[in-house]
Amino acid sequence: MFCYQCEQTAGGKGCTKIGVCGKQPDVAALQDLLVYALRGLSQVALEGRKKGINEPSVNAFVCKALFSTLTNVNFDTGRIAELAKKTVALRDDLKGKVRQAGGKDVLTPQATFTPEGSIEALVAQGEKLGPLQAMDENEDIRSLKHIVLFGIKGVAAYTDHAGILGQTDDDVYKFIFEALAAIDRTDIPLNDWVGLAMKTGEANIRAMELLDAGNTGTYGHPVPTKVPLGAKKGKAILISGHDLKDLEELLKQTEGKGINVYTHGEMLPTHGYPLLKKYPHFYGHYGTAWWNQQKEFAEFPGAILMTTNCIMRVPPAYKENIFTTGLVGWPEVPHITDLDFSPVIAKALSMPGFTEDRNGKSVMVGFGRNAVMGVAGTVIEAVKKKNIRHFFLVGGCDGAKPGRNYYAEFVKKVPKDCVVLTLACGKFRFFDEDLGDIGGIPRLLDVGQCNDAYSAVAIAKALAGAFNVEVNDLPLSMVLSWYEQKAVAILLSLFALGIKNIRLGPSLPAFVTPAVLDVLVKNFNVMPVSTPDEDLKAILG
Ligand code: SF4
Ligand code: SF3
Repeated sequence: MFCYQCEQTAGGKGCTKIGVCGKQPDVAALQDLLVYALRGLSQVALEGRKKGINEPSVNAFVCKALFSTLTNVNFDTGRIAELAKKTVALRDDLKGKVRQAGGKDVLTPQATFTPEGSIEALVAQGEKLGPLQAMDENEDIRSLKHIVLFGIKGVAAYTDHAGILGQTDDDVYKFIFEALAAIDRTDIPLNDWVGLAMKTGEANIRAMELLDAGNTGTYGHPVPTKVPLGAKKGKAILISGHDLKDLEELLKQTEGKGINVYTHGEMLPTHGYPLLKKYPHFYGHYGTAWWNQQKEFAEFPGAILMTTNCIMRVPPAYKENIFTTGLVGWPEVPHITDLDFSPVIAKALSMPGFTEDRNGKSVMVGFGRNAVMGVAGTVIEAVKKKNIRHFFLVGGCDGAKPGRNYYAEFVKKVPKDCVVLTLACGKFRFFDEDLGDIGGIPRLLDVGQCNDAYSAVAIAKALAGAFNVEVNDLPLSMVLSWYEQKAVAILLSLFALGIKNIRLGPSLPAFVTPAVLDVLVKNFNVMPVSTPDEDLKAILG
């Protein structure tokens, strides 16, 4: 196997024996085969579009299939093999339609291969056909192809979430097909690949915008909300991931059953949504970073539901209590389809739950664009009066590496006259710090999930408008952490918006060559994080 799509890749180079994430070589080969098949399907879909054939079910499927190959999403060989076979079935069905409409027959290897029958044979096929790392002689083009592929995986994830809430845009689907089909082309020069990477960032802005419309349109705009980190006596369900629809359904189905629902990981910000927080049994938040889940889940006295990334190897300690839904998969863990959470509820009712109230700290969430802009006047006044000197956006994904202590240390060292905005799961390094406030404005503002980078950009644009400057000229610095492919998509979005001077860590992606990095440095002055003291000094002078 060879995989280097995430930040924790082995030795900073690539996982070759087994994934640091727990991905086995068979899963890696099947995921490679799935991506190969999706490239073929995309080529056919583009041919179909030339003849006016556009199948909504294919569009949605491609996003779900790609989402399944993201880090820490699906480790189930059976499900990935099924997705690869379905991709080919859809491809061949579409081919027939394209032919009938007088379109060209796509004869590339990706569009003509036949998948093997058994999982073992599919794995062998994936090992031969799948890997992308050998496909381009020019290492910089290869690097850019990977940047686009990993970015598109992030776009597909957000597009899938948005689609679940009824928000779609055909331009995004079309671009996903174009990007996937481009991977097998050899006639695209280096500069155009840079352009494709920027377009991936643009497509991701649209995907995050659709998801923002889906989330806020369905559940209202988040409002500042206090979330307890303790526990309430009673039966319990823990829900992790990013999918608000799953959470809503779980809340509806647990109503009146004496079960309290707790969030984990990226579900934390959902406590701020008016139409979710109205449920009295939607109690609080449990646990910290995703990579602490093996210890924390083992101690949770109720059922656990994983709706999206990040799932880790499931040890025996809680194997009987955990369920997956959506695109998440772990071998032998029961998978819920069609939003029917009755097995999760039955499991929670059979478990002890919390036998007494547990006091704990609390955190504030709900500082999305609507809430922050609602107090824009106070914020602008505070900046003008020099009560607020600088804003920092400290956001992104978390991971287990010790180098990530940088972010917690950084936030603690930010001077008292500065405000920290945060989003995504990297915040669990510092989310329960009490940073106080500046004239009633909290110094730590949780903007939301990773996709709420859309909201953070809207806040930055509004501030820039109020001060009549460009975003790059605001007293705002971005100190970002990346881990998986959604973060790649968000970084490309920030570049596409022309945002400069981003500090990125804890290490730079293994799939970026020195020459490609050079392009990013020259155009966007992106730089690696150093130490909190040095970076704060460089930013604040
Ligand atoms: Fe390695 Fe990351 Fe790929 Fe997992 S997802 S195999 S940790 S590079
Ligand atoms: Fe985290 Fe896994 Fe990326 Fe939504 S949940 S940000 S790492």
